[in-house]
Amino acid sequence: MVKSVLDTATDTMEQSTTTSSSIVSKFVRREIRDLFKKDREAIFNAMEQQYLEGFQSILDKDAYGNVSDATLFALLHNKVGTCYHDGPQFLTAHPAMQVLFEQSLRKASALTLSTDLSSSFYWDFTIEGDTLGTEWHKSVIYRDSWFGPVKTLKEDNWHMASGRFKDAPMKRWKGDAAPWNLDRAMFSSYGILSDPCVPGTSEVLQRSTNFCGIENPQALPPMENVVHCMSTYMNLIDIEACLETTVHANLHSLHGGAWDCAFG
Ligand SMILES: [Cu+2]
Repeated sequence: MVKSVLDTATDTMEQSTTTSSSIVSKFVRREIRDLFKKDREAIFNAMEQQYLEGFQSILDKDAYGNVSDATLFALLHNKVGTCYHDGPQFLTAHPAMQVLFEQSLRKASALTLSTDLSSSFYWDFTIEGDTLGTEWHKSVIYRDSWFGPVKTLKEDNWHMASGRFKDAPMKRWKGDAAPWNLDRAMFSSYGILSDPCVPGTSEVLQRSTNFCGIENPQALPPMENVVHCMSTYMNLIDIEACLETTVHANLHSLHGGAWDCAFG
C-alpha cells in the first residue's frame, strides 16, 4: 500500500532539486473492529498458536528449554526489573513489548499456518467506555470467536465456558532458573506467572466480573479520561501517572475479578 509521497527539496543559489519516492507500508495496525473479517480471523488463529499451542520462536530452545513466546510475555510483563510500569517508561516500554508480541504473531502465522498477516491490531477500549457503560462485558470483544466471555460463573470455576480460548493454560516458566528471570513479583505462590497476590491453583485461565460476590458496576475508561490526563498535566511524569491509573490500570482487575473471599 502506498502511504505517502516523500518530497525532498534542496534549494541553493544555483539550483533547485526535487526528488520523489514512494514509501510502502507493508504492515499496519488497526483497531480490531476495523479489520476485515478474514484478517481478524487470521490474527486470532495465530494467537491460538501462541496461547494454546505454545508457539516458540523468541527464545532458543536449546538454551532456554520449552518456553513459549506467550510465557515469555507473561514473564516480562510481571518482572519488576523490566520496569514496564510505574514511570514514564511505561509509555514506550509497554508498546515495545507489543512489537515483540506482533513479531511472534507474524511468525506463528507464517510458520504454523502458512499465512502472512497483513495487519496487526489494537483495542480502543474507550469505545466500550463511551458506548456500553456497565454493559461493557457485552462488547463484541468478548464473543466466543474473539477473546471469549469475561462474565463467567462460579459453577464453572470461573473458567470461560465457551470460546476459542476457553482452555488457555495459565503460564509457567519452564526453563532453568537464572538471575534474569528470578525477580520478585513474577510468580504466584503456586509458580504461575501471575500477580503474586493471586492464590489461584487453576492451570486453566479463570476470570470474572464478580468481586467477592458483588457484581462490579464500573465501566471501562471513557475517552474523557485520556483527554483529562493530556489536558490537565504539563509534564510526562504526571501525564503518565494519570494514564496508568485512570486509563490502563483498572483493565487488569476488571478482567480478573476476585473470589473465595473471606466474605461474599
Ligand atoms: Cu501492563
